[in-house]
Amino acid sequence: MEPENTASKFRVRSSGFGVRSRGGTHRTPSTERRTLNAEPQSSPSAAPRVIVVIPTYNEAENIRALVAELLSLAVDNLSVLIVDDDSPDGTGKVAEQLREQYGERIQVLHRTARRGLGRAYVAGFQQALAAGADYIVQMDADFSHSPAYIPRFLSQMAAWDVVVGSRYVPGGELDDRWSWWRRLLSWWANAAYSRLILGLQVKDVTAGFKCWRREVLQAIDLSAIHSGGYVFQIEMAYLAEKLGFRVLEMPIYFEDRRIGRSKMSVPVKLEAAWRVWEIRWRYRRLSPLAVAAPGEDGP
Ligand SMILES: Nc1nc2c(ncn2[C@@H]2O[C@H](COP(=O)(O)OP(=O)(O)OP(=O)(O)O)[C@@H](O)[C@H]2O)c(=O)[nH]1
Ligand SMILES: [Mg+2]
Repeated sequence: MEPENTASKFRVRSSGFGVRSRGGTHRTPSTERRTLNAEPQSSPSAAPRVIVVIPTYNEAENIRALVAELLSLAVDNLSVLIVDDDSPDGTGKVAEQLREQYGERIQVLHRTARRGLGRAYVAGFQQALAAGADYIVQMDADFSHSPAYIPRFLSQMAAWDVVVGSRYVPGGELDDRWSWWRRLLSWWANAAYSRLILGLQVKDVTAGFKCWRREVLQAIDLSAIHSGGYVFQIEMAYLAEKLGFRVLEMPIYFEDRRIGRSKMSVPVKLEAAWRVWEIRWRYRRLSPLAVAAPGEDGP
């Protein structure tokens, strides 16, 4: 872990840390609670800097419309970082055209080969932090995650460290077209398997639509994240909870991808299944950060 630059931003409280879902707040009474100063890192007068990180692999047909929707949101100081793994369908070229069209509101990180969603996010988060983002949103490129939720997520960031767009809290929903079998598999992967093994309180463990406060990503040692594929989402959810950050789940309607093909494959699912155990073992000694700034008490 690298708690760099975090000490002065944390306050330790004795009221227990909680993972709140819309259905209520779960607390761990004897554990210290970590809260972060709400002030963004950009200058006090400026709106917080929001960077939306989107990993892409063969999303040429989606990315243009998605970027247009994102940039038309009523959110000041929002920009988009596309992390493309040299997509054969030319997504990288479309991303470059978007950069020319929209200027500095679009950044593009071109990677030379397909190395999985997790690696793309690590590189994207690192670049977003280096660019001074106060809040980092992560989302898929295929419209499963509606940009319309982003202002709602951001409205909660003064009080929470991570907001999760959740399919599994009251009000959250899966696409009507999902078969009962697909629903069952998703429920099993989330509610049963991963949550039980890792003892997580968050209900949508594999959620890929999240908003992070920059200090959370700084507290997590991103360079040590091993997950290549989708298990990245589980690893990050686990680290945020284990470190004692305040996680809010907000319900979303999860729509099936509109255009293009899923990159979910059997090897990716198998990686997730075994890596859940590896995550549990690897972080077994990790405990909530307890870095109190001298002379500070709770808010
Ligand atoms: N850069 C990069 N992006 C990836 C990679 N694999 C997947 N993605 C992107 O990650 C996001 C999620 O991938 P999807 O194929 O939609 O997977 P999913 O949403 O879990 O599965 P579906 O529900 O079937 O769509 C999309 O924006 C993909 O383009 C990868 O190896 N590299
Ligand atoms: Mg998808």
